[in-house]
Formats: sequence, C-alpha cells, structure tokens
Amino acid sequence: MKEYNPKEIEDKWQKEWEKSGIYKIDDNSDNPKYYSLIEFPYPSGDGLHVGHPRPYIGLDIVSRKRRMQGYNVLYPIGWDAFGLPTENYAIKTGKNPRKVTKENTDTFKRQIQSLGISFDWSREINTTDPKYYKWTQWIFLKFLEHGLAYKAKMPINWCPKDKIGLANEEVVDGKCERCGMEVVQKEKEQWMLAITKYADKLLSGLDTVDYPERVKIQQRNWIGKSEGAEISFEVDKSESLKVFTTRPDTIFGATFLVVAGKVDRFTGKYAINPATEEKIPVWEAEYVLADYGTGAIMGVPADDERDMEFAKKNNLPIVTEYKKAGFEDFGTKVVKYKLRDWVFSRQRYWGEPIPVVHCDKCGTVPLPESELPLLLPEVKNYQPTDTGESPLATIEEWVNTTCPTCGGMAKRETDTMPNWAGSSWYFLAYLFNKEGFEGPVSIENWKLQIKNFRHFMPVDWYNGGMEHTVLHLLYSRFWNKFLFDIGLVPASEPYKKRTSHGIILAEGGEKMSKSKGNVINPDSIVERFGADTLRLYEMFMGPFEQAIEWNESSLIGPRRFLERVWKLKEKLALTKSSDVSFGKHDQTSLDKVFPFATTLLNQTIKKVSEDIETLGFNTAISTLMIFANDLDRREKVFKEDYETLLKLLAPFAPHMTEEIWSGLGHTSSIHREQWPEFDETKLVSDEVIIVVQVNGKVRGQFSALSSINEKDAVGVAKNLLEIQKWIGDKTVQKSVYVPAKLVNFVTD
Ligand code: ANZ
Ligand code: ZN
Repeated sequence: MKEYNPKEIEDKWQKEWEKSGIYKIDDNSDNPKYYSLIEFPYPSGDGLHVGHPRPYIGLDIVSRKRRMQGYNVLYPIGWDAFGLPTENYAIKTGKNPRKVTKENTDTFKRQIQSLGISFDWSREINTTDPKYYKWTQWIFLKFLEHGLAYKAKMPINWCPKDKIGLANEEVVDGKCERCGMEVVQKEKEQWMLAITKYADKLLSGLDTVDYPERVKIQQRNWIGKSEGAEISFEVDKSESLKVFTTRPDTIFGATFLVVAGKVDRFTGKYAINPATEEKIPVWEAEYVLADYGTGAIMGVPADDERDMEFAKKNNLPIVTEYKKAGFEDFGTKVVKYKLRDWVFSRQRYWGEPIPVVHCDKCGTVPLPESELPLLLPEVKNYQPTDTGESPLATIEEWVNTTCPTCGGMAKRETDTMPNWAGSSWYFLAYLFNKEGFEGPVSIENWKLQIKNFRHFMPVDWYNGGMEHTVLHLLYSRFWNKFLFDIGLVPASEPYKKRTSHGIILAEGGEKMSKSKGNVINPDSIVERFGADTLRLYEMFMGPFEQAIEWNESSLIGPRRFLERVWKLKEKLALTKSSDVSFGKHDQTSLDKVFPFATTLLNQTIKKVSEDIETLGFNTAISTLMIFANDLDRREKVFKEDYETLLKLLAPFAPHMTEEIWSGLGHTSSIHREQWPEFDETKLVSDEVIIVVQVNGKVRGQFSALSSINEKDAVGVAKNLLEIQKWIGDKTVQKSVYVPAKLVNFVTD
C-alpha cells in the first residue's frame, strides 16, 4: 500500500479544487445562504506565522460542514493593507508602499493557500486598491452629506524632536516610540465622525445579536451610557456651576464641589447647596475629567469613595447622616455617554485621501462622485512633515486644484483616513459583483449591489481577535447602521454571531514576534508534516477560545492519527458483508449482533456535529480519534463506517480525506457529500456480553444486543475463532442458550 504522503496529496487537491472552483459561491443557487467571515489580515512584512491561521481553520471547518449540509456558503478573504507598519517600512527603506503591499500580500496568499482553506478567492479584496477605496471615499461623502462628518480642533500626538504627528500606537507610556521623547499635544483641525449620534442604536442593537456576553459588556462600557441629573449650584449670587451626578438623591450629603481643569474661575469660591442651603467650597482636582458630564461634580464623601478620600486629604467637611432627596427634586434629568466622536483624520501618507477641497469662497467642498477615486499620489518622501501635515501637503501640484463648485483656486484636504476606514464596510465589498468594482462610483451602481446584500447579509458567523471586540466591531456596526438608515443596506446589524479565538504563543509562553525571534513560520511545518497535520494540530492543541503555547513535539499525535485513518482502508478489502470471518450475516443482522459499532458511530456523528457549532474543535477531534481507534481494533471495517469517519474528518483534514475518497472510487468531491446524520434511537446501546462455553468451560465471549435471539447467538458463537478451535472436528450434539447471557456447546 502507498504510504501517506501529504505533500503530493495536498498540492494535487489544491490545484484540483482551484480548477473546479468548488469553494466559489453559486450565484444561481436556491440553497439557503451561509456567510462566514474572519477578520481579514494585515499583510505585514513578517509573513504569516502559525497564529494567523487558527481562526481561518476554525471557520473553515464550520464553512465546510455548512456546504455538506447543503448551504450556499460564502467564505471570503482579503487584505486590510493601509496603515502604519507598511508606511514605516517605506519611510525606512524608501520603498513604495504599494510595491511593499504587493510583495506582502503575495507571500501571505501563497502561505494561506498552502493550508487548503476553502476561501472563495474569486472575491478577494484589497483596501488599498483604488477600485475598493473609491467606495470608502464615497461612504465618507455620504457621512458628510448627512452631517455626520465635520471638522473640529482636536489635539494630535506631537513629537517635538522628530517633529511629526504620531498615531496612538506609536506613543508608548507617553513617549515617542522612535526617539523616546515626551510626546506633547498639538491642536489641529481634524475630521470627525459623529458616532455619538449612534450611541443608543449601537447599544440597543446589542440585544439582538449573538455575541459573547463579555463582548457585549465591553461595548456597553465603551459607550458608557449614564442616566442622571444636572444640578446648578449658585456661586457668588450672580453665577452658577453645573454638576453632573447619577445620584441626585445624595445632594443633602454634598459638602463641596470639585471642578476639572487647571485654573477654573470658580476654584476657591463658595457655592450654595440648594438642598441644605449651606455654603460649600469649590475645589479642583484631577480625578474630575474635563470632557465628561459637565466637568464638575458635587462631592458626597459619605457615598462616594473618591470624594471621601479627597475630603479627608483636604480636611473638607464630611456628613454621614443626611436626608435622601427624591430623584426629581433638584436639577434636570440628563443622559451622558463616555463615547466620543471618532477622530477620522491622520496626518499620514498610506491611507485613503479624504475627498474634499477647501475653497476660500465656498468653504469645504466635497468632490463630486464622478471624480472618485481620488487617487493617492506618488510622493518622494513618506515621512510626515515638520508642520504636522501629512506628506501629501508637500506635493503642490496635487494640493492646488480648482473648486468643483465655483471653479476658483482651491486646496485639497491632505489628511488621510485611519486604518479603521477600509475595515468598516469590507463585509459588503465581498458581496460586490464585477460592476461594483469596475463600474462608476454612483448611487445607481451601489444599488446594483443591494440584491447581493439582501441575499447574503447579515454575516452569519464572524470570528476575530479579542483585541478587536471594541473598536473595529463598534466602528463597523456604526457604518453599517448609518448605511442602513439611508437605505443602502438591508440589515441594521452586520453580524449575527461573533466569536473570538485565543492567540498562539511561542514555546515558553511569550507572544510571537519578529523582534523576539520566536516566530514559527507555517511553511516549514507544512513542509515537514503536511497542511492537514498542521490544521488538525491547531484545532486539537486546546480550547479554541484560549491562548495556547505552540509545542512542536505535539504535532506528531495528529500526524499519527491521520496515518492510522489512512491505513484503515486496508481493512476494507474483505469487507463485503457476506464475507466476514465471524459468520455469514448480512449487514443488518451484523448490526444486531455487533451493536457497539453502531452506537459509537451514532454517538460520534452527534458529538462531532455539535462540537463544531460550539467551537469545540479539540473535543470533536478526540471523538474522531476514539472512533478511528475502535475501527482499527476490529478485524474488518465496513465501508459505510469508514466513509462516515472520512466525511466527519473532511472539514478538519480536507486533503487526505479527499484523496482516500477518490481512491474508494467516488468521482465527486467528499466536500460536496452530505453531512452524516445520526439516529437518535441508536445513541444508547443495550449491549450485553454473552459468554461462550464448550462442554461447560468458558472459551470465549462476544458482545450483542440483549434482544439477540437464540439462532443468531448460537450462530455467532459457533463461528468465533477461539470456539472453532475447541470444537474442531467434533460434532456439536447440543447447544444451550441462556438468553443474553450464555451459549454452551456440548460435543461428543
Ligand atoms: C454624586 C455622587 C454620589 C456620585 C455618589 C456618585 C456616587 P458614571 O456612572 O461614570 O456616569 N462624575 C460626574 N462627572 C464626572 C467627571 N467629569 N469626572 C469624574 N467623575 C464625574 O458616574 C457618574 C458619577 O461620577 C457622578 O455621580 C459623579 O459623582 C461622578 F454616592 O455625583 B456622582
Ligand atoms: Zn469654491
């Protein structure tokens, strides 16, 4: 028999699948749809490491199972390719970020394709492709049109030494990541998106989706809705100071006020507590935030820990016994949010240009749709400028333009969009038809895409990193809700179900990173063990949602399991139902006689099917291992049992199962077979062990259903090899059957 040779098998089937296009969605299918989504990767220069594919394999298993269940499955992938690492690399090396991105995506693509993941590559997208970002720009114009994009003076992180604006990620402990200089805040006019207008919708939508509770809590906390009251305290008779409190009932216990900010004009003065009518001092302190509530609080030391601490430290009065006020007695009811509007400008090169111009006469003017995409021009230097402007500001011939409204001189906006922009709507871009990318940017063209949105949205299952459960998830929900409100998408929540995977750590428990030199490249694992083993190992190594250490020596377990399944086909040769060594029975009566196989088979189907739904990939695999071991212990293996094992294993080890399947004479792919179903009535066995005696001495045993009749029991017993040995040439004079317990043969 041929040895298991993954390399040969995997190359062959990957080519075959590409040729037959079996993972493409079928545009004309009447089958129900299923949309599985993973967070598309950022193609960094480091290439893929073994942590990247963990979520891809997880949802690949789900997607493959769904196809076998008859769904028309969309499982797409693309590249989230704008952003800092590529830009910083360009700054360092002078290489064009476009070229760098192309090289990196080529590497990532080759690596991902070697793993046999059933992505529909015909739908590959790239956020840096002008055909893609022309729509990102268009959506920005829609925000502008609906008053949700606006300009405001906001601080940026400024490194006084390097003289550049830094992204938040480049500020480490308040210092510039490059030179270690203390970062200062510099005011600049920036584009903002009014996500706060969607705070309530983003909150209430959470009640309609299937996300882990932990994720919902994180989102709720980020939005931070508080219901309370604003109460005015009179200061110096003529003026008043407004505080925000969620506990207006504690006003009788308020013995001082605290304001945020450096030198507030109220500090050091006295205010009147409207409840007690007493004079109370106004202080200032850092624990009161300037940009939350009204930037001022009433200090209630009896009921608030921080107020108590502050009062003790500064010898302020403390009253512990006081009357509770009614919630409406003082002040007015208000609702406050922690959520802030989204700073949408970056003073960087490698992002989508913001498609507006500034005209002295007309103000800020959006570009007409027909001028999209506004292409990112070539620059000589990718370094941000020492005025804090983006490198685009240095290209005069690009900056100086004419106003679309009055035709006069105008200047282009030189800020670009943040890396979050392209990933805020990519789940829609996967649904675009050819016209969507090739055709014009217009409402008509967008509307041509809505048919597909209607069919495929929302995403049925979205898996991604824990680190994205706040911002990316919130931003993309916001974009989708906005598009929904203006009638451009059919569902208000983009993702029906969300799960997260744990990361893979390096051996020793550290995070894998190039700088630590502990990155494991999947190429070498695929080369030595095969993609199926790598897939199986990554799913078997531990619970999917937990971080787990890579352990190279553990790869051998999954590899041996695959070899065992491979070799099992040797046992099929004789397994025509009429030709089994222990008796001449047809398949059905054998099921009766040897029920254990049937029970385990049904239990296996049930467990594997259910585990895939709950991310229990590791326990699904151990269930398959138990089943394979059981088959291996038997002298003969029924084709039907073996084929069921192959089908259940197919989503996990797609190449090897496909190879065996075709070797068994099937002409269509195992990945298009029907997912096995279990028989509810066969999950529990009422199996008994029947002892076999010859002339009163125990010589063997077999397992059977307790309902086995005398004829079958005697037949099986007589044919057991060990019994034949004792009977030999002798004639059986009599057989005694004690139901479900014993067969005794009496010989001459
Ligand atoms: C009196 C009081 C008594 C309060 C008490 C709490 C407990 P959340 O839930 O976060 O909205 N607060 C108001 N504005 C603040 C600001 N700008 N910076 C820091 N703290 C501020 O909490 C609202 C509560 O936090 C408010 O209710 C206020 O203190 C404080 F037994 O008022 B409370
Ligand atoms: Zn103008």
